[in-house]
Amino acid sequence: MQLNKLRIPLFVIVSILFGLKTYIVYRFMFDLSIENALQEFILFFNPIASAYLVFAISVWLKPKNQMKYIRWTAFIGSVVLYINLVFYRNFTDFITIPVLFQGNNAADLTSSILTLIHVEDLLLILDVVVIWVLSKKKFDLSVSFSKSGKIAATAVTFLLLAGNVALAEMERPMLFVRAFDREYLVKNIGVYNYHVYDAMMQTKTKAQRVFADSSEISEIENYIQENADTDKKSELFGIAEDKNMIFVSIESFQNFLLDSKINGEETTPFLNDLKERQDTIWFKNFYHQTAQGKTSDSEFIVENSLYPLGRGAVYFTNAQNEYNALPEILNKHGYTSSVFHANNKSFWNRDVMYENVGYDKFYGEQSYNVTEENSFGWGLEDKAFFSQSIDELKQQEEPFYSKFITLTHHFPFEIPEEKASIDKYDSGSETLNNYFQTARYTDEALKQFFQQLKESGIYKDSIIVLMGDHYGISEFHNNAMGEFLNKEITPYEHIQLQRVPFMIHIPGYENGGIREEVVGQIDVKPTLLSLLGIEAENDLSFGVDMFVEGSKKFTALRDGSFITEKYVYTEGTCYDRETGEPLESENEACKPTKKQVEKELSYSDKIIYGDLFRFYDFTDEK
Ligand code: GP9
Ligand code: MN
Repeated sequence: MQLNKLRIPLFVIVSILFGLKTYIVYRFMFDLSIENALQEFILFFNPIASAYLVFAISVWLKPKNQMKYIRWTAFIGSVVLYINLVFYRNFTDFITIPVLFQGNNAADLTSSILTLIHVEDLLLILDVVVIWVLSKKKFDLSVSFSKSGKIAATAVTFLLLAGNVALAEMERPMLFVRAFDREYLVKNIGVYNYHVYDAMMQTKTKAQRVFADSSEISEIENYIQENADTDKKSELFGIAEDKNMIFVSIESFQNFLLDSKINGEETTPFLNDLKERQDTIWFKNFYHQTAQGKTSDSEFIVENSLYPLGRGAVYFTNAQNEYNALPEILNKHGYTSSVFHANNKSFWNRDVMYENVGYDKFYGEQSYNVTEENSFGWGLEDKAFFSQSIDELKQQEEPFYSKFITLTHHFPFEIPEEKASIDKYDSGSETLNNYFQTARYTDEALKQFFQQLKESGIYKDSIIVLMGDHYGISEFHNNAMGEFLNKEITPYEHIQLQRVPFMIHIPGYENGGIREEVVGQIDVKPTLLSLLGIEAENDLSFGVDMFVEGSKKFTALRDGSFITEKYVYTEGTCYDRETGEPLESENEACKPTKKQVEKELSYSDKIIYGDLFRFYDFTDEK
């Protein structure tokens, strides 16, 4: 037998066969988007590397056991792959451990199982049959390496693994820390390593939860009560009672875009006009407070009035926690709630988190008609997104709370020339140069959305809240930013650049205007509840109603920086908020707040890591 003469060890043949099979399944049976040659290469490389990782373990076993190990591993590996494929066909997502225990998912799957199994799936078993045959004694493809041979075979495992991780890190920096999207993880490290990663995340989260105890929540409750002006109600309490609330999260939108001009053209004519109107209240000192979870962090803060985590995205790490989120509270008060966002439903684990926090409906990518003509950048363009959403919005039972998340104005802010209506900026940063064109596009999309809301009759019974989710221009572009703003981007300026739009538009209202208070995303939940006339007395939140005068002591960012009425504190320095001058001698001024900020951030972390809300009764009258 030829093979026998060559004596290629079975674990090598199997790694190639099984790896290739997995690649073919990734490439042609899953619907993974491949955007460039590097991604294509990683997709090809990672299944072979992970197959080798598992099959090379066999060199440490006795020849007879090697065959058994290889056979059964190939079989089980194929089953895992196949279950993921069937699950993916139904949910466009990969299995996570918590999802396995979600009854409704399993039920969904069994009801549609026949439509999820295809004839070509038989191909998945082909390599297993070949491997099964080759593992027979007569081919004698087992190895009995010396100790150094075994070590060498194992060393190759680590080389391949390191190569895979390095390529993945190149393709998607901080992939593991940001725990981006399951699709990204699978594309970069493969479905098997992804499961290992998922299991590790799960263990860590579970351990922190296990060691938490109920006394911790009482301490936090006391802290919140001591620091809140719970009795005070704002003048605007109930102004939007029974109205629909339309919340628009505007991608990567920073305040410096407002009133900016490129070659004499306003970047955001619609928002510029809106923020000055009497039916709009604009908080010009509103800060985003997001960390690595970006958009999902902004959603988390708004929904829960808790801080995001310093590492990773809560939407991934603690999606199964007990929360008392905005949609849940609104649902209890007769609202229907929905989210419109034309991206893959599993991005940021939204499908799981949204269900947990009580959204009734999530319109993801599949609810939209996405064509080549109506999409660029990250997907469906904002104008088409709003146009296509209107019909569904009309179907919502009133009163409703609907969140829209835009997508076009996302890094790298590229737009086809014919769709851009202003010039690019001209600086050393391509990112900043592009930033204005997509911002203008989104400004136009918002204008069109307002128009469509009016035409559909929804407008008059609604209030519309616009909020920037997080920064779009990172510190990396400080030189170009400095040029644009005509000032040096000091740490103080960097903090000031974290201001994003926050506008509350109330049709028919006449007392609007510009508000100077220093506020942040953490204050959105109590503010919106108050506008809707809902008293969530037992809610535990770190935010305040923005309209209750004097209630806000500080706005803390996730890295411990903070802004008060008088000071901006960051990187160990206290600055005068008005002048931006560092207060060397007066550094003491920031100290008490610094302590409180640290305490508050750690309390928020404790709630999340310990899943402490499971010990708290939000419904009880206290
Ligand atoms: C993806 C969109 C962008 O669905 O919300 O996410 P980001 O990269 O900004 O966090
Ligand atoms: Mn975003």
